[in-house]
Amino acid sequence: MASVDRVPGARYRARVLPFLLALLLLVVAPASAQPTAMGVEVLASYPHDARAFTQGLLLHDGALYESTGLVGRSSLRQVELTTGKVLRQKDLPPPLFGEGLAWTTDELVQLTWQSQRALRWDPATFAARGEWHYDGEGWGLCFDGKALVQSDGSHRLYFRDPATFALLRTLEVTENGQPVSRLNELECVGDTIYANVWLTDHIVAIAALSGVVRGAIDASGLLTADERQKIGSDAILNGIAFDPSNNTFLLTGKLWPKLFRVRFVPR
Ligand SMILES: [Ca+2]
Repeated sequence: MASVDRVPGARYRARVLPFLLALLLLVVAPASAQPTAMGVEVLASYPHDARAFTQGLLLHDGALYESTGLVGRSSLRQVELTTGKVLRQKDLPPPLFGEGLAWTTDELVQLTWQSQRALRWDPATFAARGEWHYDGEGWGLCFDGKALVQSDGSHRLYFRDPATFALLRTLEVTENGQPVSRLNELECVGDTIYANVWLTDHIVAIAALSGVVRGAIDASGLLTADERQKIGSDAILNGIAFDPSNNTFLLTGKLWPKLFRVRFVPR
């Protein structure tokens, strides 16, 4: 059953103005400045498959897609947002461990953690379209309209040709001049790349050209202490999807029983 959406009905300005303000703060901050401290405002929560070890999350034309990990439990899924029901699922055979997921111009691309295989899927049928090889580990993935952006758990992001997966450029991510390591799940929004930082409830908003962190988002407190305790140490935030229809973000995590619709707000 769908949970209650607390977004007020037709209050367009109330929804959009905080987003624009947050965006403005990100854009005007000089390179040397500290990132803007931000928090999350929860607008709604929805059920999420608590067996899904979420590694990638994206929304395309209102449809939610998810990549899950763990060997033997990895999959590509289309999920009904408001119910968490899995509408379609393609399982990845061992030893594959699903990771980041992105929608390029006409296909879904899914990373694998240590198998060095980027799997290409037909979005309409989930039929395999082949794959690319890459060196190193696969963590997060997003598509910025021109290039695929990949993380590997370091402080670097790798921009790749969506037609060949060839490496185009590498970007070093810094906050206050220091490298930000453990970049994980990604979401490309305009010229900003959002990344959640592995093992934390921290999301960084990265300027895609410079690699400078403009916004530091504290997303802690989405799950209750009880919910976290039930899941254990794997209960980390790992899933960011942008909804361009109302400028909100969808957040979830590994084995989380809920998925949240939030807005990033200055604090
Ligand atoms: Ca994402």
